[in-house]
Amino acid sequence: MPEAGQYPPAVQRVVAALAALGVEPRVRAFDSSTATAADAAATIGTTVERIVKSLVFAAADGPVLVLASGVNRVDTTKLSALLGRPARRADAALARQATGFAIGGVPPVGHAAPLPVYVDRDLLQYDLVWAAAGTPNAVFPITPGELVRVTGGRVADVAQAPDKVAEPEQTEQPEQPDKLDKLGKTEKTRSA
Ligand code: 5CA
Repeated sequence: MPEAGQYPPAVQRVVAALAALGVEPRVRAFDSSTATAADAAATIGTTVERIVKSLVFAAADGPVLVLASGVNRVDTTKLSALLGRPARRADAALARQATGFAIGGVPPVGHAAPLPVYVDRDLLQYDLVWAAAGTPNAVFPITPGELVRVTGGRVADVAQAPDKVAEPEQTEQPEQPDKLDKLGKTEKTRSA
């Protein structure tokens, strides 16, 4: 593992923030990707449940950060109810503006400006979880209790119910356009 000074500036900001919050920064940088929860779990050798997704949402009076277990989708209806105002997923530009980090490396601490944090209660069942450390190939382990403490986060039920997540997509076949397309081609062939 490189010395702290060898980390890219984005990781150094996270290391500094963790140290200032009294957490020993145990950053692990990899050659392979930790950009998504699945990537991170595979690269670290842990389970997706233990990966902390740092997701930015836009609400009327500013962005909020949701720290969600890698297996969960955030239910924006639940989040909006918690906030008392509608929230929607931030796009990549807003996520970067709000946190100072690019998607794939957004950490739970060290942001450009403080923003309210909500912590998925499902994360609390694990002894250790892994969060992004500023870049798409750096992570750090932390106990859920410490994660809540250092982020000043509010523990909440923000996950979509599994039955909703598993809901099958519309599987309707685009038969009509296909048939029309084939007919069109046939007609063209015939008229040629
Ligand atoms: N490094 C890992 C966890 S250690 C990580 O950052 N995971 S993450 O889930 O917090 O960040 C990736 C997430 O960014 C994905 O869930 C994906 O849904 C989201 N994402 C990717 N592209 C965009 C985009 N253009 N706008 C908004 N969200 C995006």
